[in-house]
Amino acid sequence: MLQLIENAKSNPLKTAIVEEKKSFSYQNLLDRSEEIASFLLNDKSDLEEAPVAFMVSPGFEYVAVQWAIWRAGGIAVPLCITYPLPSLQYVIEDTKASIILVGNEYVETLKVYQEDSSKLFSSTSEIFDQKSKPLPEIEKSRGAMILYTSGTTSLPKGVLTTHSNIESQISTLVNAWEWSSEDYILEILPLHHVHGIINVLCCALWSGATVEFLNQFSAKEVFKIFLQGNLNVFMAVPTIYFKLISEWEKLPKEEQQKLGQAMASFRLMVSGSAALPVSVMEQWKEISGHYLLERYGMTEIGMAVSNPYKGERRAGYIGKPLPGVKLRTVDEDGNLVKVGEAGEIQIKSPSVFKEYWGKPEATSKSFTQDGWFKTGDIAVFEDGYYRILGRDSIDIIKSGGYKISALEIEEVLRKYPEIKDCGVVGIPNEEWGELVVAALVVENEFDTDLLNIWIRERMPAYKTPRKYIFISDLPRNTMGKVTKNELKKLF
Ligand code: MCA
Ligand code: AMP
Repeated sequence: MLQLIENAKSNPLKTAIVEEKKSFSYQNLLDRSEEIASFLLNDKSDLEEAPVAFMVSPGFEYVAVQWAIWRAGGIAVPLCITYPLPSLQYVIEDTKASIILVGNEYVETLKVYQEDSSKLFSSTSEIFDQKSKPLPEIEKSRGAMILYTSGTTSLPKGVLTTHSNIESQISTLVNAWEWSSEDYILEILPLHHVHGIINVLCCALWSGATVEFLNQFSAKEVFKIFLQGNLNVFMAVPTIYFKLISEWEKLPKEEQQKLGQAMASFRLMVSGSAALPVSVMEQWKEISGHYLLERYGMTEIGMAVSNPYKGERRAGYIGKPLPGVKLRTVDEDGNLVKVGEAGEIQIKSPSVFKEYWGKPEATSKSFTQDGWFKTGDIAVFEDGYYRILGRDSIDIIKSGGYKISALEIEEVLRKYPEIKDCGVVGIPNEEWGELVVAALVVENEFDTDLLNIWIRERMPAYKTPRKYIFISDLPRNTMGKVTKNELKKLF
């Protein structure tokens, strides 16, 4: 029994989704997801954990497809709608998804799969008047979702979570942040990551609340929706709060006041996915009256640490472990560190993922022998709260809330004919957290505009370097390894 689906049945007429002024009830979601599930099953009685890749715009149809995959017994593999083809192909090939569902607007992008007889490829608009089929019983220990995350390897890894992991990730937050069916939240985050999928979408729908979708983030549009007065919960990454503050500063006094009044009726505003600068937290308090609730999580573990819903929200700190989460901080030898000392965060909880898809070695390397997941994040415990100090790997960059692997970008850049060598690093930036920048070793005259066009066809905008410098050689240590800290100084 999938709890999310059962909960929906208890309040069928309530509005679940608002999208471009159209409203959809929980019953609409149940009906549409059943129709799509019946289509997916075809002549089978259960998809038996087959990965189903889907590229659908945020909104009612996205949720219906996600629920349909779960109800038919498949594993949901959401594709990022702004990825260029090679990034999409990587996910489809890596999961070996044999079923691909797309919104009509993405048929053209993925047309290479249309003629592939080994795959079932369909536009969701072709799924209608489907005869209902009995849907299988789903054991919670079965795989539910694969999300791709960048790490210390050059290629992203698929993180497999089970239904039981997902239910634990959702119910932990629903309880800690006191979600209810009275809530109304805006969804502006991408729907191929935990923040948008679990914290916003699934928590809201689990609780019988309403989710309004805004397809493309724009500070102006977000404020317009704030002013309509329906929202009472908002969640975003620090970059979004930064952009909202910049927009607010441009507004006339009168509009600022109206917005202030609209925001006063919110019950909760959350920031996460990257460190929230204290300055952003303070400015946001000034304009909205709210202390942002900062929390810490990861694709592999869901949310693990949070400032309290009721109680002190401390700027610069991620808070305390959420109920059900066991957390320890250890030194390089795996020994527990003392209060006030820096150590790696390690986690045990029912929310922790099952495995990296098809990568047993990477999975076992990411856990200690006694089952603690090694996050790679370094933190210190001070006066009852944890504070993040950084990461153990310089090759992981956080920009706009996205986790980006420097090695992955280097690998792509090295394929460019005129680039002999390169080094990618993240440099601090107020708006984006970090900016991706690259040092290039080239032989001849070099046109970065041409490189930018080439690179955009191979990776999403948020991963592309924002600045290039040209050097004759990369700084290296005596072992010949590029010294990234030295490289950073060059920017
Ligand atoms: C986009 N641009 C950037 C970046 N991204 N520039 C510098 N650094 C970047 N990282 C540029 C684009 O190239 C473009 O410029 C311009 O900004 C607008 O691009 P667009 O894609 O439209 O950007 P946006 O819509 O303004 O995006 C900003 C954003 C977005 C809304 C903050 O980055 C975003 O949705 N971030 C959230 C990511 C997220 O959900 N992460 C959660 C994963 P030009 O036109 O010149 O090319 S972490 C997670 O799930 C864990 C579990 C957790 O803890 O939450
Ligand atoms: P992802 O793999 O995209 O799920 O990103 C997870 C990573 O985001 C974590 O390992 C942290 O490095 C970072 N992160 C998430 N929340 C916070 C936060 N509140 N403060 C600092 N870093 C964060």
